[in-house]
Amino acid sequence: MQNPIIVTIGGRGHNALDNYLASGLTVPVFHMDTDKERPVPPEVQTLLLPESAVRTGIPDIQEEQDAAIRGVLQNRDIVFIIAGMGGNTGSVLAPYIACLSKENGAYAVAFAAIPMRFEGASRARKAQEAIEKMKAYTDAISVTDISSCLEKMPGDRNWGDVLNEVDRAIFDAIQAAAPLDGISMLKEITARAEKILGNC
Ligand SMILES: Nc1nc2c(ncn2[C@@H]2O[C@H](COP(=O)(O)OP(=O)(O)OP(=O)(O)O)[C@@H](O)[C@H]2O)c(=O)[nH]1
Ligand SMILES: [Mg+2]
Repeated sequence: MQNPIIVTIGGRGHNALDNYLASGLTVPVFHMDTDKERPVPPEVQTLLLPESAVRTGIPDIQEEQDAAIRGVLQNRDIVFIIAGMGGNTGSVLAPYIACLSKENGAYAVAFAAIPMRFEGASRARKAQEAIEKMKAYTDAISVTDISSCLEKMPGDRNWGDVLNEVDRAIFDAIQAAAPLDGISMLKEITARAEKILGNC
């Protein structure tokens, strides 16, 4: 692949962004959020949207901001999307980014976290709907269930430890897959995503 990008979205995306910055990965990153309260380091290309852009479940994005998103995705041949499903921002923007990526003829690969069990049924349902939407637009999707990871991983880990480990596995997968072409890239990502899930 010649021109990959990682798009991190919302609260889950922000956690992944922190781990990305610590990882030394050279694939460029673009962060999108609606949360004004969470600062992003100035060197990270970021788009802050108003909450109204994701409130109804359908993206409602001003023309200028939409043009900025399309500009970032232009000429990419692979787009890696990292987001949590079940809230508003990730559930709405992750499928939108995947859809735009496919429109551009890029591969879209998503790493989607689903809510932890204690977060309740309605959030889980909303997450599932978003995952189904994503499936229509992605070439590969890895769904991470942190509750299940927490139960199955050995040792005395808290959910923050698990998330950090999942992020490390995601960035290793991206590092390994990004230089490959087409089908080999998807095979590598799928194998590594299965390995991530195999631990969970
Ligand atoms: N905040 C956060 N959520 C995570 C993380 N990993 C998994 N999740 C799950 O992701 C789901 C969505 O949460 P967020 O990413 O915070 O939501 P958001 O996309 O920012 O959406 P809104 O804030 O509702 O607009 C939650 O239900 C969490 O269980 C993580 O590292 N941080
Ligand atoms: Mg949020």
